[in-house]
Amino acid sequence: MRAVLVQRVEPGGRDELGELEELVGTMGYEVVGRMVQEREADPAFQIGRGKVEEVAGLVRLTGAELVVFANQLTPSQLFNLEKRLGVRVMDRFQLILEIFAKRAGSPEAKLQVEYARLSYELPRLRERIRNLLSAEQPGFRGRGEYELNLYLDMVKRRMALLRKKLRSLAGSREKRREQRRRRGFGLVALAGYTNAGKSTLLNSLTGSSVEVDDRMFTTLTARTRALRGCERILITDSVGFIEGLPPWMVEAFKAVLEEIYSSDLVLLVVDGSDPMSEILRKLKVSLEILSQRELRILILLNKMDLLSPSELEEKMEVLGRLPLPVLPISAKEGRNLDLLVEEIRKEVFGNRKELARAG
Ligand SMILES: Nc1nc2c(ncn2[C@@H]2O[C@H](COP(=O)(O)OP(=O)(O)OP(=O)(O)O)[C@@H](O)[C@H]2O)c(=O)[nH]1
Ligand SMILES: [Mg+2]
Repeated sequence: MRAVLVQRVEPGGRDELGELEELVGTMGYEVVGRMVQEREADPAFQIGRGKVEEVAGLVRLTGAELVVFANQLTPSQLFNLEKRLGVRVMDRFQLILEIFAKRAGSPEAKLQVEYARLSYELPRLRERIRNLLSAEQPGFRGRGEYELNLYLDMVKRRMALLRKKLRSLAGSREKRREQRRRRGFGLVALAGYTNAGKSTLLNSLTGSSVEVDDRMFTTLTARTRALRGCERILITDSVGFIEGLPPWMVEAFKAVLEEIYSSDLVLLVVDGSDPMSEILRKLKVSLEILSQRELRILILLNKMDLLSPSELEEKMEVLGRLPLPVLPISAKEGRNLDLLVEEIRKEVFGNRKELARAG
């Protein structure tokens, strides 16, 4: 499927088409055109009307079948744009939802994705009903409104059921964590931006073989394995972070995030091969998500095998200014992993002793 990417940036804002392109590539779509416009949002089209015509021209020229917006679109913007452009239009959230839906393998991930999808749909459905009520089509109105309301009820009932199921799964996760803790296990969680190399590190540290891929959101569910050579430490890998996730999406993945929030130590994996500005942006997003709780965090500058010694030194120097410890590693080539394991033991069991003394 050929796609054209569009973004409206606030005056003086930054364009995010690079990341959007990665997301589009993750779906297996091909990017055939890009358009960025700096202006205030247009209520009817998001971008300016003249720009819409330009995008339409680009769609015709490239034979694109899809237009993806980096901005969140209202239902009426989506409707107006599809009418004008004559092809399917979606925004970044819909794209992320599609990726999640495609990647969801486990029953829990499927429930999470369905819940996220309905959370996206609910306010849109409400808006359609509002629009219908204010529309001047009395004949059509009654029936359309009745059907939409029926559908709305169904969505709400389904969401309540999903919430119940997800809560029960979260409950069993919590019970399992408690059991592990009682049996004296230390719990370490991998966290970080999507595609940073978390699953690769899980494999290297535990000798397992979970799926690793150079696309975003390969991992959606949490997986726990014992640290090789130290069976009393368990490491959990879970869903990656991305900038600008709406709260309802975070809500859907709460149980998985809880594995991170309730760990003794978080290994925050960063893709060291990114430019420094990207590293800092992704770190900021990750630290914001982690700041919900009081956590011990060790930053891992991963993929050091892709850096020259001087690049590595430069990046370590910038990261060294953060108030958190940083260790450069290569999950893939196993560099510095012995140091990392030592650090993990110290943090986890050092922590334990302190707790024992405090108690
Ligand atoms: N060169 C190099 N590549 C790495 C390293 N670690 C991971 N990668 C590559 O980076 C890509 C992403 O790795 P994953 O382990 O799937 O990343 P992740 O953080 O689990 O990603 P998601 O589950 O998609 O959020 C893969 O192509 C890995 O082979 C490393 O140390 N060096
Ligand atoms: Mg992964």
